[in-house]
Amino acid sequence: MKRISIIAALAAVISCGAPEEKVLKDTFADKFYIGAAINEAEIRGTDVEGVELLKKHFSSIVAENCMKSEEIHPEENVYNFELADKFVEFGEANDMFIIGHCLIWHSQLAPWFVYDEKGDFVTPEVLKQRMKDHITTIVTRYKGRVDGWDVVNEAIVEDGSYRNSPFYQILGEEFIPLAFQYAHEADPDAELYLNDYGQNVKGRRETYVKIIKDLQARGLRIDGIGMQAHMGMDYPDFGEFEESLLAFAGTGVNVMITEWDMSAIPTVNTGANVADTEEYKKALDPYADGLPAEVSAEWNARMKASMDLFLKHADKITRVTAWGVSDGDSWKNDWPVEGRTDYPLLFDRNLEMKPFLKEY
Ligand code: 9MR
Repeated sequence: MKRISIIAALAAVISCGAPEEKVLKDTFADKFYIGAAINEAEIRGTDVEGVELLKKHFSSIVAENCMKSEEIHPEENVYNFELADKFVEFGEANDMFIIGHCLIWHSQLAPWFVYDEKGDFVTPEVLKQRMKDHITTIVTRYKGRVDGWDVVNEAIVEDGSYRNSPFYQILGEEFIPLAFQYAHEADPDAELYLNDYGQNVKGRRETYVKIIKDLQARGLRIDGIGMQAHMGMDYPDFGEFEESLLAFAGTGVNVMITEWDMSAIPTVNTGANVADTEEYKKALDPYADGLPAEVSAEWNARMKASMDLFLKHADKITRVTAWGVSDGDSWKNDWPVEGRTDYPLLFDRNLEMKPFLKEY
């Protein structure tokens, strides 16, 4: 019996070759792009294995940090395009859909951007000119090469009001349409997006629907909205997430899952009285020695449920982008506290594909 099964197995290998290895971008090719945020080591090619995974599995890339204002435009008259140029070249060389992230964002904002020489906020006129110069210079440089831009990032807070960012304080709500106008003028063919986290909550949902409709009513280009999708084991509520997805799609723009990851570490309630205890430290970094099988199973089930939701609405979703390639790369290892071991991405630290993906 045993000999027969070995012979049968050998015959199968000879006739069909080795079992097909799953390639993510092929598996989902008729649904949406499969993207990843890429970091400096991948852009420079020093992370050789990371680059291999990117080339094999991903059809789209987004700049994790190198196009943020602090990096690309650190002083008013200084642009630093070195890494961003390489990022775009990498995407072109590998025939990927290239996303620029991000033009206007309150965080990682170049320190000079909104202040005058006395340290006061600049006037609305000066800020408009600075936004225009910043957006025009960057978008023009990559005209026809970067396929889509996160034009405005994280502008709205949970209750649906505008984030009290310097852009909002100086220009009010107008900073959003202005940013879209400048970006479109610089590259009329580039897709333009809004992008934010916590898009499942009602407040953000309603305000973003209003903003999209307002941009459309003014005749400004808006192609899509990014639902970042930084998830955890107990958030977001997928029902709410789906409601937002449908509300956004209802305006006629594309929906994109732009920064997908799922922390495996349970949320810890911070309290000053426990902050120094060993127990607390353990609670913050519970899986430093490995992810227990039952947590891994739960994580995979929840990731499968979210991918199933994306697939259910594949007619509305053009791209599903993970915020990094493998677990070791993730920002989640350093947030909300530094130096933990989290397991949020599509490939593990040994660069193995996570089990839930093998089910497709
Ligand atoms: O992953 C990015 C991390 O390396 C940076 O230190 C951080 C700085 O703010 O930004 C991270 O990316 C963020 C993205 O640009 C916007 N949405 C939230 C992401 C995670 O913080």
